[in-house]
Amino acid sequence: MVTTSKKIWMDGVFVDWDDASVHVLTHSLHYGLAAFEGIRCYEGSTGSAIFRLSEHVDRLFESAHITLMPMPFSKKEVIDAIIETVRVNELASCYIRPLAYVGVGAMGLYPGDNPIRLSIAAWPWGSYLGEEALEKGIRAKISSFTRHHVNVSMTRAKISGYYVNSILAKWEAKKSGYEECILLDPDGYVAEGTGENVFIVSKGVLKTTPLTSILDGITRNAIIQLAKAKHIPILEERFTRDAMYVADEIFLTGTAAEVTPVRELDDRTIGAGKPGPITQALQHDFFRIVRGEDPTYANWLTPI
Ligand code: PPE
Repeated sequence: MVTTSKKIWMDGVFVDWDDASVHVLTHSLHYGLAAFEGIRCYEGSTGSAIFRLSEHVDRLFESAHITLMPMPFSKKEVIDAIIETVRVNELASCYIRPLAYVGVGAMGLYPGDNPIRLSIAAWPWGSYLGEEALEKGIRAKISSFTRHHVNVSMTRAKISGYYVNSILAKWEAKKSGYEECILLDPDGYVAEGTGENVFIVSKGVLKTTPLTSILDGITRNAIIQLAKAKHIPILEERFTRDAMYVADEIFLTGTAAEVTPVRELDDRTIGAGKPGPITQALQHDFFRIVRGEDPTYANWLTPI
């Protein structure tokens, strides 16, 4: 169950959590066209701060642009509303979920003049894949589902409907006894997790999938920058599932999943079966940054 908070921002006003409802003929509910973001606010030694807020808002606007949804608010208004949502809910750390969706109007596949509505919710959300996941790593499988083809779903956009594919894949993985799965792209190369990007370490080189059929993850981008700063060689190139089996380390990145090591894939132990040194070093750097302990990356944080 989601941990509730007090207020949800809807189209410019705060409403009580329990009253944040929409009409059942809301277009997005029927056809899945809605753009969303997942953002985290962390409590640090000097207070709370939102991680890479402007990048998330930029991506929300890009998602809306790609899918022809005219945003009813400016970027500045959305940024201010997100900060205000965290403040009014008095949350020291939380997950923030802006959602731009197509409201009531025409039904059918030409939403033409339907209003675009925007909501922003924030609630406490702990570790995404379980308490031990961050520390010990998870068991994952390769999904029987394929990730989106570039000309079926434009994955630069973070669109609600795309997540039916993720839900089915996640369901299969959980029912098979795994914590998460990794989906391959239509050509058979590794794409991403249901809600995470994928990294592997092979012989000291960090690799992540190129931006074709995956979401342009903001955590992925942060990890690439941190690896460069640490002089860890990093390549954005395609790799196969067997390259993952023989990798020394695997980890997943995402706002919800943060930096989660993978200790086993398809029942093959990865490396030593525990988080490897590069994963641990990058995870350590990541958590220092989000908690405001590394002044080099202070510009990634928006204080509350
Ligand atoms: N790929 C997918 C498919 C994805 O959904 C996410 C985020 C990422 C990669 C990583 O992106 P970023 O958060 O910018 O590093 N998934 C969001 C939704 C998870 C959910 O269960 O809901 C998230 O992590 O917030």
